[in-house]
Order: sequence, then C-alpha cells, then structure tokens
Amino acid sequence: MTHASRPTLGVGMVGYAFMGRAHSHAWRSVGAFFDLPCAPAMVALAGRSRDQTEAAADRLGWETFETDWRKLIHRDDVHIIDICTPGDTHAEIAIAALDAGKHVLCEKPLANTVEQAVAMTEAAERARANGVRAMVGFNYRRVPALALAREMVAEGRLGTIRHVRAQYLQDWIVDPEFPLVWRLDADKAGSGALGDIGAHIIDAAQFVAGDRLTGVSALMDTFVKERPLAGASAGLGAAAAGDSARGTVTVDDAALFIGRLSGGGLASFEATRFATGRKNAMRLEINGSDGSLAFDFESMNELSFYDNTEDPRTAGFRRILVTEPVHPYAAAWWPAGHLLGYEHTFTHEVKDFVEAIAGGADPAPSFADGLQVQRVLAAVARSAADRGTWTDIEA
Ligand code: SOE
Repeated sequence: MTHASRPTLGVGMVGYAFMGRAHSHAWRSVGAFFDLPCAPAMVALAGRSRDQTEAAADRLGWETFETDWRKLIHRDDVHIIDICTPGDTHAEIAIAALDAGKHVLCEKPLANTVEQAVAMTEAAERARANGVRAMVGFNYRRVPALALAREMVAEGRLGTIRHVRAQYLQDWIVDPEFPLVWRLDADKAGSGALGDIGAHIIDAAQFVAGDRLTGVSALMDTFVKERPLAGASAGLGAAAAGDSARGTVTVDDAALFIGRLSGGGLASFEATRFATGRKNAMRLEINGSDGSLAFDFESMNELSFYDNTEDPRTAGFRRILVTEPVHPYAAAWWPAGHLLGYEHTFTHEVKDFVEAIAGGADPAPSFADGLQVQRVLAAVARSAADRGTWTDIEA
C-alpha cells in the first residue's frame, strides 16, 4: 500500500482547552513523524460556544466544527472520538460514542466516580465485540524514559521490587488569590490533586512496576478553603460576582497515601498542588533487589539506573539519556541528544492508539485499567475520610 492510499481515520475531538490543545498538536504531528497504517484526519472539533469553537478549530487545525458533541459522534466521516473535557462529561460522551461505533480516546482520570467508570468499561466491552477500541489517556506511559523503565523492569533488571515511591508535585495554586477554576470544583473535576495528578502516578507506578495496588491508607487536605470566583475577565468561564466574591474549594489540595502491591512491594504516593517551586515534578523511584530506577518529569529525557549487580567499587546511579534510536519512540524524532518535550507524550499516545485500531488490537491503558485507577482513587478518598483507615481496593 502506498502512503497516499492508506485508509483514513477521521478524528472528532471534544474540548479545546489545555488538553484539547495538547491532543490537537499530537494529531497534527503524528503522521509526519510516524509511519502509520492509517492516516488520521482532523475532521471536526466540538465545543459549546460557536465563536470560540470556530476560532479554536481554525487555530488548532480542525477542518470543521460542531457546537453539539452528539452531532460529532453521529458524523459518518468521524471514526475516533477524542474526549478532552472535564471529568463530569466523560461518561456520557464516551458511552454514547462507543454505542455509536466510534473508537474513543478519553482523557484521564477516566471518570469522576467508580460508578461512571464501571458504565464506561461496560460500554467499551460491548463495543470491543464489534472491533471498536477504547483507551484512557495516561500520557506519561508514553514518556520514552518511563517506557524504557517498564521494559527494564519487565526484563528483570531490578529483580524483586521492594519499594515504589511516586510523587506528583505542582505549585500552581499556592497563592490563595488564585481563582476558583473548574479543577477546584468537585462537581466538574471529581477530586483535586488526587484525581488530576494522583491518577497519573498511580497509573505510571503500576505500569512501570507491572503490579497493582491492593490496599491503601491515606491523608488528604484542602489548605485554602475559599478562593476568588473565576471571573469572565480572567477568561476562566465562571460568572464574576464582584471583585471580592469568593467560593468554596470543594476538592483536595494534597493527597498522600501508602499502599501495598500485589507482588509484595510497599508503595508511597504524594500528589500535591502546594509543593512550592515544583512545577511538574512527576517522580518515580523503584527499588528492587538487583537495582533501582529513578525518574523526574522535570528532566523527562533522563532515567537514572543503579545496577546492583555491578562491581561495588564502581557502582553508582548512572544517567541514561533516553534519546537513542533504540529507546522507545525515539527513532521517529531527532538525532540522539535532541530532546523531547511534554507534547511528544501525546503524539506517542495517538500513534499507539491508531496502530491498535488498525491492527485490531486492544490498546493500553484500557478503560478497565482506568476503572482500576478509579477504584484506587475512591479507596484513597474513603481512607482519608476515615482517619487513614486501611482500605482494600476492589479487585
Ligand atoms: C493540571 O494539574 C495538569 O495539567 C494535569 O491535568 C495534567 O494531566 C498533567 O499532565 C499536568 O498537570
């Protein structure tokens, strides 16, 4: 088959804010760098406001736009629905799209509740019987260094895993005057640091370790309980009720927990938006009997490896620059040492999704994987609400 005669996969995306921009970039660039079996076409963008959606479609490279996502999912030229909206709408859109026979890529966390995630997973299973695929967007799996870490653990380079230490540290709401945006509203976001960034480290830790959490004990807190309402002037979409108007923060600012892994290891997690000075420090350290791995997203092209089988006189953590053609995803990009960024993780995500669809394979992470993360989030919230009581995670 020539490049030009490949079948087209029409993409329809819902939402055009931060994640919509990141996904648009991925859809725009994926075909230029990866040799895909199908050609993705950016068919249409959906959003509620006509003017803003039209302008976003134009800026982000979408051919057309819709002001109702229901129209999008019934278009014959759309084969994939990419959901980039806040969590409160994921279930409705994803289930309708899957039932309409569209493949679905859904941003994380999969849903706002376990019940929604169960319904979405059931819809994905129904659709799978007809060759329709669903994937949840845990993009950090597609950081080359973390994909390499997974390969190394799977090859046994770390031996038996004893510790998994995961942190996701941000500081964007340290200022108590930072407005009450949707990510601080439980109705829209489900939870705060827990679901937004805790979900990422739960998925990444389990993915790299190849293991699952079985139970947790947690602490959560909301340090700043009221914030200025997000006014229209701030471009944040909520109604302004005067300069001094404040609203209640209904989500956690920080979530910390310890957990047990089914393979016998112990794990600790810290997700916070109050780690002053840490911008996007998504960190993972894994200690095994034969070695350790350490990663920090703020240096995302690097992976630290300690090989415990080496001569102890010269052993030490070594820094692997994960840009060699032999490294995951790297061959498609630049010569070694020419670094990748945050946006590339989304390009890798859509590449893997398109390949799975074309190859009739199940993409990972599946909705069932997203549901399992949702169960961990729920167990963490339950434990924290009950003074840290040990809480098992439903298998
Ligand atoms: C905001 O906290 C956020 O953008 C998350 O929603 C993303 O998933 C994460 O990658 C970066 O931080």
